[in-house]
Amino acid sequence: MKEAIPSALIAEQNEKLARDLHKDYDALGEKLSRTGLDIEQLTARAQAFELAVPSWGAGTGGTRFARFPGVGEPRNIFEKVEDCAVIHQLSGCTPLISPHFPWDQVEDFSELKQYADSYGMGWGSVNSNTFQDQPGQTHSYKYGSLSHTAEAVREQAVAHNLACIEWGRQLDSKALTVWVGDGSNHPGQQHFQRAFERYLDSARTIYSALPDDWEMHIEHKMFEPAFYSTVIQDWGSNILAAMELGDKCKSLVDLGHHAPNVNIEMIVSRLIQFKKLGGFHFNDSKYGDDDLDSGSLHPYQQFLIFNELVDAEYRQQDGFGPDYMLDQSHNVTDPIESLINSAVEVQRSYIKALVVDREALNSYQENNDALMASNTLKAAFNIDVSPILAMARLRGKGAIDPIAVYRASGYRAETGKKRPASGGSSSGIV
Ligand code: PSV
Ligand code: MN
Ligand code: MN
Repeated sequence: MKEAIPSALIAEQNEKLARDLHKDYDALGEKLSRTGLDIEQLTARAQAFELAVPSWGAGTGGTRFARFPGVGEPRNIFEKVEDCAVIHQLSGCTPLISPHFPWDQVEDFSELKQYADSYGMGWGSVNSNTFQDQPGQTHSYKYGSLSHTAEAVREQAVAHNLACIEWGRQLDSKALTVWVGDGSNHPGQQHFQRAFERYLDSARTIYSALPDDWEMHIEHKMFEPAFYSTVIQDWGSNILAAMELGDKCKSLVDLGHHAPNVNIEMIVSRLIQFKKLGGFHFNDSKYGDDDLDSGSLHPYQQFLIFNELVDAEYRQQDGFGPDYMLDQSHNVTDPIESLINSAVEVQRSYIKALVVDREALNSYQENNDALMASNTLKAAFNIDVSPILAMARLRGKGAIDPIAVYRASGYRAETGKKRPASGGSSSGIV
């Protein structure tokens, strides 16, 4: 197996921190055992936790105003694989890459798959892109794609999604994620019902091409680039479309795609209840789709979402098994560092949610003891599970302190030499 970061360096750096980690781990284990929790079981769950990294997240994102490229950004999907392998090696919890086509240009998929295999990396959901025009494209998506008024445009958008399925099949991916920017910018511009009908017609053709063991994930978003209405505006339109299309079509929740203060954890609960939760795009935001690092602003909200997810696991809810993925845009940080941090923050929410005393919570809920129910959640949230996460990484040959090892490795400076700087697009393709 190829090593993105020399394992000897990781071991050497871990050595310095291992003694203190063991002490902290034992102390936390002692504390948790007082409430009947076995730290070893939690560590095993942390080790089993898997998150996909977006291929486009490996480059500096930028906004619609500017992009300030970083040093040594990946210039192609192979270099993105290398960066994703660094993230996984150090964090131990991101073994999957989620590609975005045609941002990721691939000539030979078996070569790409072999390359990722050589780093021990697999492939998550495949993302289609019909929200931009590509050079040489016959029809423009200016007025929409899957829901466009013109049949020829819809056919072109459907054909691209079918191609994505085929490419994903070659990578052994198991899901297609569809987000469209379709919608309108002016009241009256679009007939809401007809646009939704056209979207559903196109989506049906895509759905019928899914391999048996695949799922189709539809992502809702309330605005941008359509600022008045979007065709898949919210989880309501999303679940309606998913129900209309069939069992293999599920909704994907991107945390940044809701109005501020929306109760996302309740949306998650509803989707779980109706077997329609396909997956997540984790990120954080202050205003809307800011694509900030996961857990950087609202760690409690992220914890409450995981509280619903762990509750579904605990109740062994039928049809439950969402895909977890990051979807962020890094403007001022090294994307590798942001993705490592974010992966750890998402994993942290998961482990904290596992600490919740579910029997006590249930009893407080049944007895309408609002204060104690809330305190039960807060008690779990307030526990610092860092030693569990660090121990999971240590046992998985990752880094106790991933950012410190990454910085000590000089990886970014090396890529700066190997990958000369160039201009850039917002997709992280330079
Ligand atoms: C749209 O805002 C989105 O969240 C979708 O997931 C896209 O595929 C992704 O961002 C691209 O940046
Ligand atoms: Mn997204
Ligand atoms: Mn988004």
